[in-house]
Amino acid sequence: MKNSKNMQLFKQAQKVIPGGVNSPVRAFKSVGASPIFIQKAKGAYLWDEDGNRYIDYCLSWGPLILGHADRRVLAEVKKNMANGTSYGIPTAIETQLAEMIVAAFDSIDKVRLVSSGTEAVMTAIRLARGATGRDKIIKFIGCYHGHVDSLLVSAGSGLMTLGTPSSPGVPKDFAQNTLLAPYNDADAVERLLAKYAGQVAAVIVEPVAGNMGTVLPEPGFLKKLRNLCTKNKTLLIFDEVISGFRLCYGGAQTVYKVKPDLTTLGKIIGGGFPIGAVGGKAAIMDKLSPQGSIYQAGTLSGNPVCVAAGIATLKQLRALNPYKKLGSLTERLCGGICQTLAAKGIPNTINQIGSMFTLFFNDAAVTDYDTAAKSDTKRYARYFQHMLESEIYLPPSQFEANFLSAAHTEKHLDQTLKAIDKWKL
Ligand code: KE4
Repeated sequence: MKNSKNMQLFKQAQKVIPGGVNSPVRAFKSVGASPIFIQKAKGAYLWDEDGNRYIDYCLSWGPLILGHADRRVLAEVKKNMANGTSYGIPTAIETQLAEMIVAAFDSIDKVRLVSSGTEAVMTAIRLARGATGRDKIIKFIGCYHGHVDSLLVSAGSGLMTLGTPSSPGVPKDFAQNTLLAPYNDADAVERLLAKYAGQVAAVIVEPVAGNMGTVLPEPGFLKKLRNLCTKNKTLLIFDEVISGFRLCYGGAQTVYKVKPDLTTLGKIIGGGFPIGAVGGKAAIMDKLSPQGSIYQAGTLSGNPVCVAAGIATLKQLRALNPYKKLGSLTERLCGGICQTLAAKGIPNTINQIGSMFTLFFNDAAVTDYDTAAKSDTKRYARYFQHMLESEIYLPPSQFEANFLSAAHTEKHLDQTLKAIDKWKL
């Protein structure tokens, strides 16, 4: 694999961009490699600036469920761009995307579109605090909800990857309103709600966690959170930025049959363009300005080009309904990975649901941050580098989720399993 252009571009980038990247986890720091720079992508493939082609299991961290540069999405984007790119004035297609999201989620009557998952979560937190008049938020250790100040405490994703679970620069009084519980530990939440009775505005959870690697909710966990929140008049927020339209058309809340009070979305609903959304019952959502007094705003909120990409993506998902096929392909891949590594005597455990999964180099079940953190990250780094050399692009972190798209086929899986079989540890 040639790497000279990538190395030169990384050197150049580091002169003018902190760490040479616009999002930390892209820097390949935890996998001991120099990042590749992408020239183009199509379907399941990426090409870097040195002309190397890769099968992509990161898919821009989740959005590209149809695969890269889907021709139907591009056609809609081109058509809309020809009419202009942004107005800062309402457009009919923003209503169309909102209607599609409302139709997909029973728990959602109204939606506010924003420009990132972080903005969606920030808005949901402010909405919950404003609606309840309470300040405290309960989050789960290892869950990541974007770089919202008050939630950068014991967070996953890039923070876990870089071993800095909390970030400097967050004022102490922000963090003191953030209460922590281990993922899958509803009893810990019950104790916090009792200790801080009447003070907790919301419990926010990734209903299927993707940011300590993929970690599934244990039976009854989400239902118990629902009951505890109802009893304490605390709002339940499902952060479905990853799981929304990924696990099925109605996200994790449809799979697990638990209705949150607020849902945050992102990634897939933008089809690869910058987007986020917060949705919920009208009684709560109508407290957002200008209907209510809880403020949220954004120059490019509901941008028509991003919205057109999102509508095209959701239309394809509704028409193709690829979820069953995505799930069985992913199950086949995970089964093959497990067998291949077991035959090499390599301890491994895979958490998988639908078309998202994580291979942990860990001989125990991974059910929360503590068990995930026991994974062998050095072995993951060696695995990542071997797969990159074998033209397979994986998330550059043990603590992220892998994804398949509708463009992945058995051929891609066969190539991937062959590469793992050739791994000399
Ligand atoms: P963005 O602001 O990155 O669009 O969304 C933040 C966010 C919110 N909630 C969940 C559950 C998320 O996973 C994310 C962002 N995901 C990470 C990857 N795990 C983005 C990748 C990155 O930070 O570069």
